[in-house]
Amino acid sequence: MDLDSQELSGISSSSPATKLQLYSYWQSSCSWRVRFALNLKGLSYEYKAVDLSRGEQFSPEFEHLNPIHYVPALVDGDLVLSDSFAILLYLEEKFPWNAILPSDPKKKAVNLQVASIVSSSIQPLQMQSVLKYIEEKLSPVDKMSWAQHHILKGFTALEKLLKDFVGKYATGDEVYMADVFLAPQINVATRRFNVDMSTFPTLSRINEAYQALPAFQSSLPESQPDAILL
Ligand SMILES: N[C@@H](CCC(=O)N[C@@H](CS)C(=O)NCC(=O)O)C(=O)O
Repeated sequence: MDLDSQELSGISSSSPATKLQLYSYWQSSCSWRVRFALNLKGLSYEYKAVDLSRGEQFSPEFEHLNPIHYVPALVDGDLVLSDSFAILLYLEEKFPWNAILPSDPKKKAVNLQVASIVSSSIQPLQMQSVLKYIEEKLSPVDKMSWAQHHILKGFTALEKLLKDFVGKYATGDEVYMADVFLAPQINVATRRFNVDMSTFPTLSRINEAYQALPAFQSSLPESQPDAILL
């Protein structure tokens, strides 16, 4: 594990009593969600790089933090939390400003639904270890079409679901948890899996809006200390 860590600060940085540490990989969409949320809340944190391309998630040091060997993991004092969904709910409770969940029960439920679709029904099917398995058992072409199939299926559902709620962002004119999950997922779909977004006008439009947000810009993979830019 790369123990060279770096201080990263959000847009209007705030200082919790203990410094938050985020174990992250620049290209991980799950880590990206947490980086985006930390930035939205203006929380500064220490970036701890875990190089998934070199298998650092299997190191004994990281296994101690997350026995299932996935990033992200967040350390807040003596609390170690893994799984981006749990991390985001924790951040929302502990640092309630710039809320990522709306108070309106219906809007809140839709945000949780979108987050769950991305984190349960799309991302796990396109994750590194699953694609590696498919590539080994079948072929690189099958790997790509597998990922595209599951992303398209999820996006088709999300495009329909959001129609009744969408504004400038997924569920209105404020950035909420649905956006925190959607922004990295849409960007990974287009950048890594060449997904054609032309049949998803709503997702495409909100994705345009994300690009202008400073909190999103500083969460981009290429803005991270462990980014490898060719
Ligand atoms: N449900 C977990 C999933 C975490 C996850 O899948 N992380 C990926 C990166 S986005 C990972 O660490 N993959 C390593 C691997 O596949 O070996 C979360 O939301 O944090």
